Amino acid sequence: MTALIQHQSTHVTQITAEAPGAIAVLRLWGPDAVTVANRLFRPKLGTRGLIQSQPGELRLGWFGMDEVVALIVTDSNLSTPPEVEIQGHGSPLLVQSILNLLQEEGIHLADHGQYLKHQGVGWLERLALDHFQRTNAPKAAQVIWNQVDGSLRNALVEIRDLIQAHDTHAAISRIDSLLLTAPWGTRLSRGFKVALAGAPNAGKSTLVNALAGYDRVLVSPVPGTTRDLVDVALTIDGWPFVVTDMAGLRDLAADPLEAAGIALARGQQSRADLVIRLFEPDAADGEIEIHASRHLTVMTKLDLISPQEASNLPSGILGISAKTGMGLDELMARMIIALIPEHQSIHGLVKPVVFDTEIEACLNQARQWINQESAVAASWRIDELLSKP
Ligand SMILES: Nc1nc2c(ncn2[C@@H]2O[C@H](COP(=O)(O)OP(=O)(O)OP(=O)(O)O)[C@@H](O)[C@H]2O)c(=O)[nH]1
Ligand SMILES: [Mg+2]
Repeated sequence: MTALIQHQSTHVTQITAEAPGAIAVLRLWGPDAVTVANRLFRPKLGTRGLIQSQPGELRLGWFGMDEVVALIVTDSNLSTPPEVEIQGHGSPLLVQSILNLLQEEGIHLADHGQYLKHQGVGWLERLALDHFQRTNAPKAAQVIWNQVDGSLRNALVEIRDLIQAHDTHAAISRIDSLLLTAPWGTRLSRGFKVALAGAPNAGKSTLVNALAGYDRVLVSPVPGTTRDLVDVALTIDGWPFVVTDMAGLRDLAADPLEAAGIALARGQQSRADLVIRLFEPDAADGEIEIHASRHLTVMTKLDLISPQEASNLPSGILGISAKTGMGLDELMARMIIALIPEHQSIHGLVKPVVFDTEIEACLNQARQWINQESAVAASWRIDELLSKP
C-alpha cells in the first residue's frame, strides 16, 4: 500500500470557477500534498506552519505573493493521505501564481473532473455534475441534480438486475420508459430549441424581445430586417429555452444577403425542437411551409384587430401582441406543454431521466441486444456504463 502511494503523483485543482471572483479555492492531493504545501506556506501568526496544524484547523499566512487561508483535510478514518485546501483571493493572476509555484515543486495540474474521480465519484455522476453546471433554469437543475444524487444509477442497476434475472419483459419496459425521457432530458442543460418562422415583418424579432424582457434584437418596419440566426437564452417556468430569431421567409428575396438568411432560417427549422409559426392579421395562415415535427401557430399584432375578431380566431391559432403583452403567458404555457410532458413537470423532478445522448445510445443498444436474445451483452453494456471510472 505504501509503495503504491509513493508512486502516485500529487495534484492540484481549482475547485471554484476559473474566473475572477471574491475567493478561489484550490485543493492539493496526493503523497506530497502536505510536505509541499508546508514548504511554500508561510504562517502569519506565531511560528507554526501547516504541518503542525490539526486537521481542519485554519491557518492564515502567505502562499507566494498572496495572503491565504490553508487547512489540512483528512477523511474521518484516516484511510487516505491528508489533502490541503488553500483559500485565497479570487484574482486569476494570484491563483495562477500559486499554481505556478506548485508546478515548480513538481505538482501536477488537474481539472475538476480528475479531482471528483479521485474522490470516487463515478463517471455517470460526474457527467450529471457537468450538465448541472451548465444549466441555470431551476427546474432543469433540480432534475439533473437528482441524477447526480443517484436517480438514474439506481434505475440502471434495476434494469441490469432484471436482465440478469432473465425478466426481459420487465427490463424492456423499464428501458422504454427511461428512453421516453430522453427527448426532453437531453435538452435540460442546453435548452429547448425554439425557432420563430414567419414572413418578413410578421413580428418575430419583437416577440423575441418581449420574451427576453429587453431589446435583444433589431426591430424595424422594413421587411427583411433580420438576416442572421440569433439565439436568445430564456428561462420559462423554470425550464431552459433557446429561442432563435431568424430571417423572414419569402420566396423572392432580391437581396443576396436576405436570401442567404432565408436559407439559414429554413435549415434551422429542422434542428428546432419546436417551431412557432407567426403570421400577421392580414396575412393568410399557411403561407409559410413548416419543416418541423412540432409547431405552434400564432397570429401576431392582436392589438391591431377588433376585440371581436380577436376572440373569434380559428381553433388551434393563438393570438398575441408582443407590443401589449396580450397572449404571451398563454404562448409560454403552450411552449411548456409542447416540450415537457405534463406528468414530468410535476413528478418528473425526482424521477430518473436520460439527460445525455451517450446514455440514450447505451439504452438503445441494450434494448437491441435483449431483442436479439443476447442478455449477457445487454447486461454487460449497462454494467459498463455503471462501472465506468
Ligand atoms: N402593433 C403592433 N406592431 C407590431 C407588433 N409586433 C411587431 N410589430 C411591428 O411590426 C414591424 C416588424 O416587426 P419585426 O419584429 O421587426 O418583424 P420581423 O418578423 O422580425 O421582421 P423581419 O426581421 O423583417 O423578418 C415593426 O414595426 C414592429 O414594431 C405587435 O404586436 N403589435
Ligand atoms: Mg426580425
